Amino acid sequence: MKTTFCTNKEEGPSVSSQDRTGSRGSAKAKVLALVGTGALLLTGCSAEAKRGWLPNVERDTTNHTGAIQDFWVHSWIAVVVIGVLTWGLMLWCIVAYRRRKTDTGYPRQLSYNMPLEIFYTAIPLVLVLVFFSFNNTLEKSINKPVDSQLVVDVRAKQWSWDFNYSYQGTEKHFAGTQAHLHTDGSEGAREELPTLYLPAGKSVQLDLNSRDVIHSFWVPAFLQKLDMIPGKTNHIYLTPQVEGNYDGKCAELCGEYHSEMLFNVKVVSEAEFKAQLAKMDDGHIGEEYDRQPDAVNGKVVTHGEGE
Ligand SMILES: [Cu+2]
Repeated sequence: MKTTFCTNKEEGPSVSSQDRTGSRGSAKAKVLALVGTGALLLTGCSAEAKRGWLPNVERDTTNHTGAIQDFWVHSWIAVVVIGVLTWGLMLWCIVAYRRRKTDTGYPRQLSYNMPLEIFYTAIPLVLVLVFFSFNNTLEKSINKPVDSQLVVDVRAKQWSWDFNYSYQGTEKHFAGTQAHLHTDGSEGAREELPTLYLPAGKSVQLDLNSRDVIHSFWVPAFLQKLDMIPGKTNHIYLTPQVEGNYDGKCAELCGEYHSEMLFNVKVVSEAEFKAQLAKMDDGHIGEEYDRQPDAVNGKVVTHGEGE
């Protein structure tokens, strides 16, 4: 007689999966134990663990880091709980419905439970939508333009940074030079890097521009990173809230010395910020030093031709 996987009932006593739920109670206990262990691990008490090993040293390093950290940590708790639950159920199925020595033939090959199918299609969909909605709300609040007294036009260039400050009617600038990593692996002096000064507690608008290729402005402790694209200005609006020194770097592979495209961020008191500003050169060094200033401004001209 012809047998198929689906209709195989002739070869010995086929065992229905529904008959194999003998250890339901102990499996439940196992799942609960797994969830409990996960929850215990998550309540790890180090400050690092509490901020989900993010690089912001303080929860409120900027006015955005607290919300970003909360979103990160809560998302991880949610996915770990879901993960443990899913792995637990999988493990339970593997153990509870394993093939026994006495089993012969194939188990039932086509079997479904419509409510269950709908459940595990709908739940992941809802999860993704919930994550998306939280993410979208947070992103919108972070990117909302803020009218700031301080505007810094940050110009990335292969392989350093220029900072043009506009603050209370004064225009100042700092032109950075490339860092040089020590070939013997020893640590360099932070003071030699270009430094972006920001006053603590004051909102700042960062206008991100590039003079040549695509770079990316990244201060890990601020938990924000944004591409710097020739001919397009991107913006970051934030208020640094904790005085201190922070590392900044280019986060977009931009050529041979990308790894030396480093800078400092010094968040200082307003008085100190004003003192630093006073030491800087007047005016801005803007588009005139861009590699193709005309092309970047959308006015591509052929050199050698008249106006
Ligand atoms: Cu770069």
